[in-house]
Amino acid sequence: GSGKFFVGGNWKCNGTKESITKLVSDLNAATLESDVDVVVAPPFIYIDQVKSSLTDRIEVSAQNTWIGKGGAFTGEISAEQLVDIGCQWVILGHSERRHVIGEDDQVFIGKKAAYALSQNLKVMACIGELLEEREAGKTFDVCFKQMKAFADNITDWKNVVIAYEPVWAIGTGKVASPEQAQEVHAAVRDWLKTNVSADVASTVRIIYGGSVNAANCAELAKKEDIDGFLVGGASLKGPDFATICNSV
Ligand code: G2H
Repeated sequence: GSGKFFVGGNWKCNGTKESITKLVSDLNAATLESDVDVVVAPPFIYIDQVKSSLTDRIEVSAQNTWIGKGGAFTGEISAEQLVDIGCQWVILGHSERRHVIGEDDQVFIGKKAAYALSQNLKVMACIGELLEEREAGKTFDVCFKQMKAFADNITDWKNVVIAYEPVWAIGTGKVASPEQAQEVHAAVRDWLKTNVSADVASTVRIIYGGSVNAANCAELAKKEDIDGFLVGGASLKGPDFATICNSV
């Protein structure tokens, strides 16, 4: 693997003030290994609550951001605003934004990455194929095309973590096998070597997401090119999330 193990918790559109108070207190009470970076991504409206109650040991991420500077963009949240409230990260290109909301590589995702990085937000850059794309043998093509949209917009990769999340494994309980995940992670690292640089290929962290839980994380974590996880459902339970963080 590359760099320090990294585990992100993507809370998606879940939680209430009350449930988040409980989750934060469970996370504050958890014992986390020192050699893992831990980040949680609450819905925008709870970021402030989480920032003011969560231990600094765990960093905080948004799940999306506007493509540029704030202004007359009704309903959007800018990178400047996220930085202003102490948010350190943003998840970009998540499959739910690509496939449910319709964000695309060219218009949105690449530009968002460039702007977020320019404002000193760190980025979890998500890629991943649909089931029909995998079945058609297009997994690498799809992932490389999504990687290119990021690479065309990123000059410095030190604040970027890549998350490989096969869409067929997201929220379905059908986790990718360690071999399936490893195969794509290695291919993405190889793509980076050819298309960006050998240095970026060997240092950037590539994390896996899609139905990761406390029971399947240890096997996945053993694979050479799996540098951590992006966790959805299981990140809503503090003790399970801590177990996944400690699978380093
Ligand atoms: C993939 C993942 C978190 P889950 O979306 O980003 O969700 O772990 O619920 O499959």
